Amino acid sequence: MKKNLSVIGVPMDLGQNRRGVDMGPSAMRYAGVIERLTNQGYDVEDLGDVSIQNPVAKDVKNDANLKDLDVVVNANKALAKKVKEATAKERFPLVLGGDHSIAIGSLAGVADQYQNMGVIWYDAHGDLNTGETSPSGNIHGMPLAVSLGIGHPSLTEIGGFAPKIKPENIVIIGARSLDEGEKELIAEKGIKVFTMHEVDRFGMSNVMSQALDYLKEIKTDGVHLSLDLDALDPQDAPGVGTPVLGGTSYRETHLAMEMLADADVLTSAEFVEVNPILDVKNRTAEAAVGLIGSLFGEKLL
Ligand code: 6HN
Ligand code: MN
Ligand code: MN
Ligand code: MN
Repeated sequence: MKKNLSVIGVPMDLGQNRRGVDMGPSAMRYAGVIERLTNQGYDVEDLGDVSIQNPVAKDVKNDANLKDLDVVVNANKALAKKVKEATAKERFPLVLGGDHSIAIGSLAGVADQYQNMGVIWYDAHGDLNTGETSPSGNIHGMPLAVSLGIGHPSLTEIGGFAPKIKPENIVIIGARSLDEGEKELIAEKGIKVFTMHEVDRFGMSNVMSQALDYLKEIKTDGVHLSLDLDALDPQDAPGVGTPVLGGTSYRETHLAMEMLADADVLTSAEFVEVNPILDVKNRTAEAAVGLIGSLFGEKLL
């Protein structure tokens, strides 16, 4: 793994309904993310936060199917630019969210620098909705579809090209809440999904081995990890806006991060959906930082 890291915060909460996830980057910094990585010998540059506009007044142009579209678009354009600059300097971009809509900008920033980029989407959800299929109109439920080039053009065209990724280069892990339109898209595009059923049945070790073998087989030249904290069970990560029972434990996720560190395939990553207002004593931010530690090679002994 590259030894130089660029940390980018995205205090965005308009991709969904519940306020507070804009404080996620600050909570993860408070939980010691920079020190944790610096202590491991990485050259860490903290680029601070991308600036987010205020939401538009409710009576001005706010499509119910794509809530706060303009603000989400502008934030993701700014993020894509920062991510791209970091990658161009051979630094590993580590993005701290913010709601999951920011994956649009992260992927837009890295995608054109790889020929065959893989994506690990570690999430309770598929985030494969469009304005048409979404039950909520929240853009945080759409970033993976957007990155496939499916969705509103002002989202899919961020970075000036679409699609960002191929459906066969995606592995979803931890899914347990998929909308009808998402299930259809998964079937139609043949997206690889390890739901919680597979995690329970075969164990995380086996699922991660399969996921890594799959990416190896298709010969990815870069892999982005998009980790939504709601993939974890609400007991271990209570501070998320869309919790779903029956998730992965902290320990299972920790193992998944260790296996990713050992495989040494990642080229960028993001940790999203930490909401300090809904959290219990910063537990979710601390879980995120513990996971980031193992992802970057921390060993117990
Ligand atoms: N996330 N599928 C639901 C929706 O509104 O589209 C939930 C999405 C959650 C998104 O957690 O990043
Ligand atoms: Mn989710
Ligand atoms: Mn998500
Ligand atoms: Mn572990």
